[in-house]
Amino acid sequence: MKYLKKTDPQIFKAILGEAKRQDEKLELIASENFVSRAIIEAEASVMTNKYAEGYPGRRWYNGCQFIDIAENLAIERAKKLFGAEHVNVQPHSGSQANQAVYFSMLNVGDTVLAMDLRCGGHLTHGHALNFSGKHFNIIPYGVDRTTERLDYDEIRRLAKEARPKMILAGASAYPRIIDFRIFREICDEVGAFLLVDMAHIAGLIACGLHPDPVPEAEFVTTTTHKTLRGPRSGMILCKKQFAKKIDTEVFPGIQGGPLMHVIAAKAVCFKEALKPSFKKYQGQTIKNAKTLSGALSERGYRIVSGGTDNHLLLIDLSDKKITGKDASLMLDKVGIVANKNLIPFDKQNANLTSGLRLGTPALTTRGMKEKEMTDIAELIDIVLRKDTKGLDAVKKKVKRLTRRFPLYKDLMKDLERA
Ligand code: DSN
Repeated sequence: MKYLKKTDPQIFKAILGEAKRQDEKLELIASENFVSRAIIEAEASVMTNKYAEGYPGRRWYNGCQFIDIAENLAIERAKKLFGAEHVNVQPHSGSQANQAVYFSMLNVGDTVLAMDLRCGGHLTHGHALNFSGKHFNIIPYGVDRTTERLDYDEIRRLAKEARPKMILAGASAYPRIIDFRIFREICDEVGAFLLVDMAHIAGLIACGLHPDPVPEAEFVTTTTHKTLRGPRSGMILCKKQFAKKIDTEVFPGIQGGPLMHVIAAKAVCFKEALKPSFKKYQGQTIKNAKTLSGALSERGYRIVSGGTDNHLLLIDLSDKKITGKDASLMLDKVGIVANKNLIPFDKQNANLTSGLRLGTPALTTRGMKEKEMTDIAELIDIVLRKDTKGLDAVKKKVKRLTRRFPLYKDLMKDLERA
C-alpha cells in the first residue's frame, strides 16, 4: 500500500487501524467473516475501472472481454455451488437482491408474508422505514412464544387469511433450521410465490449442512459475505422462467453499472466454496456455535430456543439486569465484538434490546475450535457478571487468543512495512 500511504496517509492509517482491530479482537458478529487474500486482491484490482452495463456478451460499452470472463465464471460457479437454474451476480447487496425480486414480481401495495424483524427477520422483510414496508402490505409472522421456533401452522393460518402474493422465508437472527419445504407447501396452498433470503446461512446450504431452498423457491437471494465468506455483495438465484424478468429488474431496473471488481471477487469466493475444505469449515462453524451456546447455557445464560442448529445464537439477558446494548459495549471494551439484538417478544426497544447475538463464522475462519469457544464463554461470563477485578485478565486472554490465531499475517507485515 505504498502508493496509498503517500497519496492519502489518513485513509492509509484508517485501513491500518482497521486491520489491527480485526486482528486483535474476537469477532463474534454473526454476519461478519474474513475473506482470503485472493479475494482481497481480486476486489482491489483494475476491474474497478470498467463500466459494463448489461450482461456478458451484450454490454452497452466496448472493451468488456475480460469483464465477461469474470462474470461468466462467477455465474457458472454459483450455479454449480447451489444447483441453480439461473443466477444474477450483479446485485450490489442483499438488500438490492431482495429489492429486485419485490419489484420484478409485485405491484406496489401487494401483500407479502414475511418474518417479523422483532423475531429475527431483516429490514427488507417489511420494516416500516424500508422500501419493503413503505411500498408493500407486509403481514408479519413470528415464532412460537414457548418454543421460540417458527410455527408453521400459524404461518399457514396467516397465509390463508391474508392470501399474500409472495411469502418470504429467511432471517437475520434465527438460530434454528428453516423448513423450506413447508414454506413451499404453504405457498402452493395459497397461490403465492416463495422468496428465500438465505443470506445468513448460504455457506451452510452450499455444503449441504442446512436444508436446501433452491429446489423449493422461485427465488433465492443472498449476500456473499456472511457464512459464504466472500466480498460484501449480493446475488439472486432463480428458476429459468424468471431469468429475463430478474435480469431486467437488476439492470436497468434498480442498478446501473455492475461493480466488476466485486463480481471478480465473488467468482473467487465461489471457487473457494466449491473446495472440500469449505465444507469442513462450515461444519466446524456449526460445532463452534453449539459449543459456545452449550458453554454459556452451563454458566446460567438462557439461550433463545434452547440452543442453535446453525452459526449463531441469541442470549436472553432479561434476567441479568443488563441490556443487549450495555452488554455489547462492555464486551467491546475487552476486545470481544458482538451486537445487541432483539429477542422474540422483547420488552426492550430496538435501541436497547434484551439480547446479544453471537456468531462463529469469523473466529472459525481464524482456526478456532471447541476448546477456544469454551474459553470465550468464560470470558463473556466474566464481563457480563460485571466482575471488574477479572477484566484485565480477560483482556490479556483475548490478546493471547488472537495472537495464537493470527489474521492476515502477511498483510499485517506488508502494511507495517509500507
Ligand atoms: N446486517 C446484517 C446482519 O447483521 O445480520 C443483515 O443484513
